[in-house]
Amino acid sequence: MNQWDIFLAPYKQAIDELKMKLKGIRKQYQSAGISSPIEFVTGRVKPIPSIIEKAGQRGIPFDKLSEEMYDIAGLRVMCQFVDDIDTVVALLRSRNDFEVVEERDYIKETKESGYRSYHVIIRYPIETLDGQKMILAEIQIRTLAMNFWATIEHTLRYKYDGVYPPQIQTRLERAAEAAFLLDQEMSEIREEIKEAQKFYSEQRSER
Ligand code: 0O2
Repeated sequence: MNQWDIFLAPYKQAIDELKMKLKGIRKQYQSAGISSPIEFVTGRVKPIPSIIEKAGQRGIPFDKLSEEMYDIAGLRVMCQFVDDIDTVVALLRSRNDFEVVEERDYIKETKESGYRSYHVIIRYPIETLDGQKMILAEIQIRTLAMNFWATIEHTLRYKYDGVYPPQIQTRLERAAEAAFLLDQEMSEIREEIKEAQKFYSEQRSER
């Protein structure tokens, strides 16, 4: 194993465990016949070139990475409705298997790019052969509309290295506005949608 493999092993383990735990929350809601605030969960260990690039930009030495780079282990929780995000954040705060160390609300304080999401940074214990190791992980909680916009913008960011041609910039701003309006519209008809989903899942389970 090289130095990176050794360094990243606990992060990989954390992603596997946390993905399972967050998916477990969804299953518990489903078993109770209550609509879940969690639609789906993804997770990744930050690719080594991205770690090196970010560390270089922020002047973080290798031996400080585990303390100063929060998103080496990154999870995303996607929700249907904006209100679900508060429910998920409350669930995370109430857990005993990790500690919330920081929260960043980019929904109330939308980033200049138009990015919206709620970030929760946790300190999570990993059991290893050498004992317990604490690692930091970032959980991004967002609606499907926020995720759609962020995914597209992230791809374009790489293509244009963060400097967009004016036409793309305008379109991204309009798309961010459209995603915001979509979230608002969906919230307005939330109860209708939930009832329809409950009816649909009951019909399916009767078949
Ligand atoms: P990746 O793995 O490519 O997604 P700061 O920049 O100081 O405010 P920091 O430490 O970068 O803070 O953390 P922040 O902004 O809370 O979270 C960083 C991560 O949030 C990013 O990871 C993205 O995943 C997401 N993010 C933040 N801003 C934007 C944005 O404008 N557009 C999109 N699409 N995503 C954003 P990285 O580092 O980009 O890595």
